[in-house]
Amino acid sequence: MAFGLSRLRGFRAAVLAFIGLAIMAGPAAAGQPEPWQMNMQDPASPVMTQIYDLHNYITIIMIGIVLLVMGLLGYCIFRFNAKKNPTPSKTSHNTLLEIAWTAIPVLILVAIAVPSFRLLYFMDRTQEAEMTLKVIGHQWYWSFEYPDHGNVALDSFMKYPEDLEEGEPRLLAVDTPVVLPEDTNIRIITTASDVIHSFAIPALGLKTDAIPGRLNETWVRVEEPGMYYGQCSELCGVNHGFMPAALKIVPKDEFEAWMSETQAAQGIDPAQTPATELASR
Ligand SMILES: [Cu+2]
Repeated sequence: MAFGLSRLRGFRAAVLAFIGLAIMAGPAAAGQPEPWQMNMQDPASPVMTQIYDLHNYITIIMIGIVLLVMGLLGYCIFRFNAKKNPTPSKTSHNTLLEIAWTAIPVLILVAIAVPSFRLLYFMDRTQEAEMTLKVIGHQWYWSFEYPDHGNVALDSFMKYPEDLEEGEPRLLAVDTPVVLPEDTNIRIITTASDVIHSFAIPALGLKTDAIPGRLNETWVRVEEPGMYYGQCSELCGVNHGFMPAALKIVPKDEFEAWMSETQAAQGIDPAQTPATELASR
């Protein structure tokens, strides 16, 4: 008995310690995972903000259902066990109850489905894209193209641990991050050159398959400049775990400066677009 009690106390202490750690851990940093993170990364785009809200909303509904079912189960176990209730009721139908336990779950599902579909369509594509980024998955790195800026192109490889600079996360930092302007609706087109990859940046709510011979579309708008990290999220071969994506979000003027520099370095005429290039051919 004494052994049982002390084990119970140990379990209770462990639960309290876990809850304490969860509270101390607080909200996670934006842009990358952190040790003892207890929830999703801080949302940094309108899509991720809404995903986060929907997640919290469904979690609350779920907690309500769990408490109700546990309560009913506990009540039945204590109130209607063989000792307390030796002659059980023979009731087998209750029309009102049966209608209620059919209709209420349907209403709960509708209450989840409506905001869920609204969010799916919101995520699907942006109404007014201000620029386009093309993302191409390769075994095992990402490359990026800016079709609105004369097809500037970048290859982005994971940095090896020995090349990391101060503060750069292991297995997430890349040699050439893709640079994008803040406060801009960016259309993202994904595809792949070999097998299926998936372009995913958790803090921005991005996760879109990159499929050879096919273009998928998604979009992003980032309000806060900074580094945002993600990883390929489709098992794509032996180095699948080593093809991170890093997005560097900078103020608009800084983006323009970076873009002219990169265009000059790649010998690209800034006026050239896919349309003008096609016309010149
Ligand atoms: Cu991949």
